[in-house]
Amino acid sequence: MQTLAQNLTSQAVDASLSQLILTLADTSKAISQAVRHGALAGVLGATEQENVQGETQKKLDIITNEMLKDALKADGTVRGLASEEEDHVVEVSETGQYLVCFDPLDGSSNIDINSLVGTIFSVLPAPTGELSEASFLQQGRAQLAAGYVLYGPSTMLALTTGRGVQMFTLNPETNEYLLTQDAVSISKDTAEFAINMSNQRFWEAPMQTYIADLLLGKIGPREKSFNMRWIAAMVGDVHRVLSRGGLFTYPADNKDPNKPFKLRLMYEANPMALLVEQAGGKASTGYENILDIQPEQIHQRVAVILGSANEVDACLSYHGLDYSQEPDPELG
Ligand code: AFP
Repeated sequence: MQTLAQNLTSQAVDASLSQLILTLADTSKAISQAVRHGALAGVLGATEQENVQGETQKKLDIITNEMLKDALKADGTVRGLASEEEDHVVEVSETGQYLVCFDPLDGSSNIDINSLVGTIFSVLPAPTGELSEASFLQQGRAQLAAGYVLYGPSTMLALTTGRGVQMFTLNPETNEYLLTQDAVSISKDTAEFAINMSNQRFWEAPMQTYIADLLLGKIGPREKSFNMRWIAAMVGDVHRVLSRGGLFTYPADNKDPNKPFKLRLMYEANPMALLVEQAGGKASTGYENILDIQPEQIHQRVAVILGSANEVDACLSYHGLDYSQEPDPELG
């Protein structure tokens, strides 16, 4: 089995990008250790602090954020970074080629119940000139690499550098990531969806009707039964979609009119959308492809509908968009 470093070489990934990916992977090994020790390392529980999102920070949110910041500052290839846990972008060096956006511990509300959590990262090219928040506001299609680490029964790294999606599993004996899937492919159809049903009364009408039709099963317009899952950690739900297909959505809702969306574009939706598209799936807000969004703010939030291509199309048809007739790219 190839190690991560061997796979990056065999994929002819640029040497400096490979170095950055290996730095992120090495840091995830240390995060995995901290997560696995849980209460024994005194890393559970919340702090008195709130992040820019207005969320109470867990101890591990802060610990993992510092671990990633320290590693990226020492890497030498990074110009700047943006984190869910940082109010503003952070300048790292004047010469680095890359910008890194990350959610150091996605699903941190799962930490204290020993459920799935992960790290999500997105690598963008660093533009020339002064670094500011505007330097980061690039469309998702500009990403040079994207991935996540899922701290589950096994620690797994999902990665794309634009050459499809590869999955690596951390060998606990050698502490090496080994290639366990070299060409992840999402099934076009599915009978499984993931959504937080408790928000149902707050969704827009198209999503209410779409989900209601899924729940009608064989007697409804879909004429088949669907299963539902909800992990409350995007990394876990997206990993399931990459592993066995499915539709994951966190749609717009009017529960808090000041915050109609939940998931963050730069370090949740964009990296996950690139992974899903590279694995043959689709990722939309319900009205536009996520990777085409022109970001306006580093912590901006968006609606997300992603997964099996035909099921995303079905959901979009309820939103008045009929992608099923999309011109075949092969025909030019
Ligand atoms: P936390 O990191 O605050 O736990 O949020 C995780 C998340 O951003 C995303 O990973 C989940 O899909 C979503 O929130 C879960 O949201 P609900 O708690 O509303 O189900």
